Amino acid sequence: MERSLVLIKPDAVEKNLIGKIISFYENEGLKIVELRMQKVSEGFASKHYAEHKGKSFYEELIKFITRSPLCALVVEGEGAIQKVRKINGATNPEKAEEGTIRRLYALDKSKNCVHSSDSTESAIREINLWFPELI
Ligand code: FUP
Repeated sequence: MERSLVLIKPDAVEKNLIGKIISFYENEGLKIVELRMQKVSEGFASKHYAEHKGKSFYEELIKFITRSPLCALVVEGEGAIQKVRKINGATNPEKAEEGTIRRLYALDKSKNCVHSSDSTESAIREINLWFPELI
């Protein structure tokens, strides 16, 4: 069964949105198979966001993702990667579809409540990074 790595980011945790956000995935028939709260270090964050190193928003992104605890999840189900992407909505909440998590709750394209893997390869890489005990 397909798996995706989801992060409920610091902005959403600070606003007490963990339960609401998890409900979106469960309501679409996806299973939460791993879940952990973690305040990430800069070093760890730089591994997760390695592909964005050097971009204009990188420093701000690392500062944001490390500012307070986040909730890391592994979500499982048929087509989980694309299903979760659709539930989350576009990176920029102004462009996200009605009813998506980002449209409803995100402030802007950097403080956008959730992360999810964007391909099979990134799901494997990210699940191995966040939940190495599963290997
Ligand atoms: P997504 O896959 O939708 O999470 O988005 P990207 O992989 O394109 O971007 C990863 C993260 O970088 C986003 F969640 C937030 C941050 N970002 C910015 O802060 N500014 C930008 O212009 C683009 C992305």
